[in-house]
Amino acid sequence: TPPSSTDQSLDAFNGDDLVDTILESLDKQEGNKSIPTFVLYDKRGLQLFDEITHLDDYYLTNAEMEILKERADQLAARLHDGSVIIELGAGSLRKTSLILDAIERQKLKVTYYALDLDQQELERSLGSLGDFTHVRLMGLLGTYDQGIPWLNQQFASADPPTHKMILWLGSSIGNQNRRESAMFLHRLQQMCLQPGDFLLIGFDKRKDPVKIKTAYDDSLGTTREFIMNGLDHVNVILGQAVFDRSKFDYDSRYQSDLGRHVAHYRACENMVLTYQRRAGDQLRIPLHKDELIHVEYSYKYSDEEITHMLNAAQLDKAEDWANGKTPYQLVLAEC
Ligand code: AVI
Repeated sequence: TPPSSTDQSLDAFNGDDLVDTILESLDKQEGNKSIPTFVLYDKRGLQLFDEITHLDDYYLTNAEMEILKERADQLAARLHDGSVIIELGAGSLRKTSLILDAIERQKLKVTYYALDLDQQELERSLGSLGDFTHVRLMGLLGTYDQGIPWLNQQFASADPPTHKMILWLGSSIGNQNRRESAMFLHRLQQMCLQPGDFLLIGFDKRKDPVKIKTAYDDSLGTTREFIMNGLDHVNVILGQAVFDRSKFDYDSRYQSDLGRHVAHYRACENMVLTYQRRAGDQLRIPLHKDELIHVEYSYKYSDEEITHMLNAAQLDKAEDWANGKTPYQLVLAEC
C-alpha cells in the first residue's frame, strides 16, 4: 500500500521504538548525549517552525522564496506533460505554490506529490493551495525512508520512463551531516532518478556567521521556544515527566570552522533524569550543571562543498540560482 494521505499510519514511528531510540541516545557519557531531531516536530513544533519561517531574522525562507519567484517559470519550463514532482518534507507549501502556479500558467499536466509526516498538516497545506486545472495534487504520508522506495516502485517500470523532479527545499539538507547528505543524494540518484530527471536543492551558505547565529537565536525567542518545546514532546513520547523544562536552557552555537549551527539543551543545575521502566526498574541518567544534550545540526555550505557533494552523488549542476541579497542558493541538479 502506498503511504497515502488518507489512512496510513507510520509504522516506523511506532511508540515503543521511539521510546527506546530516545532513551538510548540519552543514556551516554557526558559529551555524547543527544535527543533525535525529530522531537522538534510535534504539532506545536510544526506551528513554531512555521512562525520561524516568517521571521526576518530567519532569512532562509524569504531568500528561497525570492529565488523561486524569479526562477519558477524557468523551472517549470524544464517539465513536460506527464512529469512528476516529488517534494521531500513538503511543510507549509508556501514556496511550492510559486512553482505550481508557474506550471499551471504553462498549462503542463504535472502530478505533484507532497511527502510529509503529519497527516493533518498535509491535508491542510494541500487544501490551502486552491484549485488547479493542470496540476494534480497528491499527499504522501510518511518518512523519506518510506516514501522514496514507494515512489521508486511506482515509477520503476513506466515505459517510456516518467520524467521526475524531486524538490528538497528549505535547507533541509543541512539537518544531516555532510556525509549523510551525500549518501542520501547518491541513494536518490541510484534509486529514483533517470537521465534527464532533476533534483532541486536549497542550500544555506556559510558566508555570514553573524547572520546565521541571529537566524538560530532570533530576537523574538521563537527559535528558543521551538527547541525547548522538543523537551515537552519527549515527555509526551516517554509518557513521563522526565524533563523539567525550567531546568534547561537553549544553547545555540555557530561553529564557523565547521560551517554548522548546533542546537543543544544545557542543564542549568546538577540533576538526575529518571525514567520508570515497565519492568519496574528505573533508568537514571545523571547530568552535570552546564552539560549539553545535542538536538539539531544545521549545516551551511560553500560553493566547493556543494560541487563536491553533487559529484559524489553523480549529479550534474544544471542551474545555480543565488539570491543577490542573502547568502542562499538553489541548485538544480540533473541526473
Ligand atoms: C527545517 N530546518 C531546515 C531548519 C533549519 O534551519 O535547520 C529547522 C530550524 N531549526 C532552528 N530554526 C529552524
